[in-house]
Amino acid sequence: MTGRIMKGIGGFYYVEVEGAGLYECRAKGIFRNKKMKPNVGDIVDIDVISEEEKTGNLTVIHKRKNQLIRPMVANVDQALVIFAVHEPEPNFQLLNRFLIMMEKQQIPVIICFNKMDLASEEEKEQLRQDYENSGCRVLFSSAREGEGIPEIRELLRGKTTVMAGPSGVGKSSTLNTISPKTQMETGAVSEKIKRGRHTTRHSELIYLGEETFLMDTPGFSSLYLEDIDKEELRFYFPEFADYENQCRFNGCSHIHEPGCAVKQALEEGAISRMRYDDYCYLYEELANAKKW
Ligand SMILES: Nc1nc2c(ncn2[C@@H]2O[C@H](COP(=O)(O)OP(=O)(O)OP(=O)(O)O)[C@@H](O)[C@H]2O)c(=O)[nH]1
Ligand SMILES: [Mg+2]
Ligand SMILES: [Zn+2]
Repeated sequence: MTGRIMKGIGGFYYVEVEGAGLYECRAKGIFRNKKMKPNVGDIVDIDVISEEEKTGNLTVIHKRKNQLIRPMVANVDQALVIFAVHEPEPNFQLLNRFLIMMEKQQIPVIICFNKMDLASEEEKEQLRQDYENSGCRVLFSSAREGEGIPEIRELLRGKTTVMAGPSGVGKSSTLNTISPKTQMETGAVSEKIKRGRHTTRHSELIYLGEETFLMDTPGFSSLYLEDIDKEELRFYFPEFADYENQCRFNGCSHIHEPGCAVKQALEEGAISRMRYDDYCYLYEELANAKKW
């Protein structure tokens, strides 16, 4: 039988087979030998051990459309990255790193700023401006008040979407609001440090009907730019693309060179200062990493 891995906990993989139900499966030794770890989202073949107890063995992992490292999931069509407008305060560099990794893997991203009930109009406007040319769709929501939820539901339809973002921003709450019958555990943001406490510990794929899957994942607090060369970093900032050919020098890094069209656009306010500053910071980081 063929199904999809919905979650993996302690060596067990829970495989949903359409029309037959959920099977608790073990991965056989062959995967370990091949150094291939089954991922949430994988399409797999299973041998049923007991139809009564709903147990089985994973036998084959079907070829993946794609595989993310952080979070470690397979076969996604898009990412819904959730940050809170406040509580916890957004770490924009973390968001920018995430966008770079997704851009590199060519996974479309929807940025959702949740907890809009805690934000002023000015704050929302600033966020919109900073990310409007980032190549991502930008949304605002309040899982608490149900605002923005119909729009999210519409964007998810018929796709497999991975939800990602720091702890405490409201990923599980958003899922619960979208699908009231699945009640994922949620946790209050710690009063003292205004940070989440990692309530969700395992990635889990939820079937919302009509070929729509949404993946809840544990929050992350840091992200290392992997396998990226400083010379390619600029290509992962889509707002630079329009200016790329107008710089005086071919291969302009948009940092020190004279006659740089990106810096010109920055001065004119067409490119976000925050995004540009992060680009420079990350460029430096990649340049230093190479020396080791
Ligand atoms: N004010 C406000 N609070 C919210 C909103 N959405 C979620 N919360 C609260 O934020 C806290 C964290 O929500 P979770 O859904 O557990 O966050 P999470 O992103 O799943 O966190 P992890 O599982 O740790 O990664 C809970 O106390 C929620 O009630 C919102 O739109 N507005
Ligand atoms: Mg959660
Ligand atoms: Zn330039």
